Amino acid sequence: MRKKKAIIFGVTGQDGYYLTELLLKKNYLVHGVKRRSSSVPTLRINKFLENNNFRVHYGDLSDAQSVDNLIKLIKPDEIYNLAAQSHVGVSFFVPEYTSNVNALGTLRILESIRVNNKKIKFYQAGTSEMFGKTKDKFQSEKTNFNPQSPYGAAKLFAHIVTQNYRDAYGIFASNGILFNHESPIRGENFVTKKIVSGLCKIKLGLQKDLILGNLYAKRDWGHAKDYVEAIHKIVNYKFADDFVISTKKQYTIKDFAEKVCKKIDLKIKWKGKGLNEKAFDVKNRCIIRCNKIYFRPLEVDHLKGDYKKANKLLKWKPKYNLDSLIDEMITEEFKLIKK
Ligand code: NAP
Ligand code: G4F
Repeated sequence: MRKKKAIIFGVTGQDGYYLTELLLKKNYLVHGVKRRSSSVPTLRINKFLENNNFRVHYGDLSDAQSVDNLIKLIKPDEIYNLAAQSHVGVSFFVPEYTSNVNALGTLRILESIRVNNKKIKFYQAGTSEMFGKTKDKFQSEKTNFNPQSPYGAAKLFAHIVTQNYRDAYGIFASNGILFNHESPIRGENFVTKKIVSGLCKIKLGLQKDLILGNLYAKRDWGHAKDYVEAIHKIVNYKFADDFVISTKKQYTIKDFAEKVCKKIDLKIKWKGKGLNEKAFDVKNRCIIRCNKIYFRPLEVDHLKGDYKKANKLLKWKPKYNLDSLIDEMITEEFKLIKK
């Protein structure tokens, strides 16, 4: 039987790694797209380079011709758009660039699909950041969008234009609305990885302290490995549609840090309030403190997703919970430090 061909834009990222692993297991021919500037993150995909079913191509979502050339050359069955300037805080500093890649980049892929082959199935990596400031206790596919950052706004454009191409041209174009998902290979400047990495190094005496921003934002954190399974199910569902993928649980950044401390046996005591809130160890050394440079001009205070639709139609539910996710992140972090 002919192998299915998939293009992954954003193959060097966290989700690109886990999705490549999953699709290769499912006997796909995987074509990953990386940028000229992808260097350190490329390490993530090094383990696939000798696999005959894996190819890497240069391309960039800010370059329409490169996107179109790849789609013409590879003739894929499925396209996964995981590529993005994915840091919310950074999007306030580079809003135009973020919009070019995250919003127009998606449009560039869709236009190429429309012109070259409307049968190609398309997945758009949407985000809970599109809900932004919301009063809904749980966010679902029915919740109104109200993004609070250039990142969220650009992703909302991509979400809507994906629906437009589905409705206007009959393209199988689906949106995932994924809540935060993490793993041992999460980018260093996202809060979970920063906390695990910082506290493990503090535990080993390799770092003095950990400096964070807002400790009271609430997030719904899952494991990337679970979430790429959902992504594949979305693309292989009988209809193109939009799906929330989440865990239905919510914790603050402070809860996350406390859990990590407990698991690595780092006893802490919090003192102070606001920007002066600090955590001290048993020797009264300050090991966690806050700095306003890590606060954003606008914050998304709380996110908690209801994945009922994905559970019912895709038969998907998360296998990891926050404890098993943190356990794996800690174990891998200590291995990495020892290396
Ligand atoms: P990530 O680790 O930051 O990976 C982003 C990927 O996009 C990297 O491979 C990066 O390549 C690539 N990229 C950036 N700019 C590009 C451009 N101009 N052209 C082509 N590729 C470009 O993000 P992730 O956590 O895997 O997330 C995957 C996708 O899901 C992103 O679109 C993100 O916005 C979205 N999302 C993530 C979460 C989450 O919690 N992880 C939740 C909801 C939605 P380089 O290696 O060259 O930088
Ligand atoms: O880990 P974060 O940077 O993730 P954020 O902003 O929620 O975005 C992630 O999840 C989205 C899905 O909801 C994705 F679409 C997006 O691509 C990305 O993967 O920050 C989480 C929270 C924020 O409230 C932030 O203000 O942690 C707070 N925070 C506190 N101290 C910090 C820090 N965030 C970062 N990055 N660094 C800190 O020192």
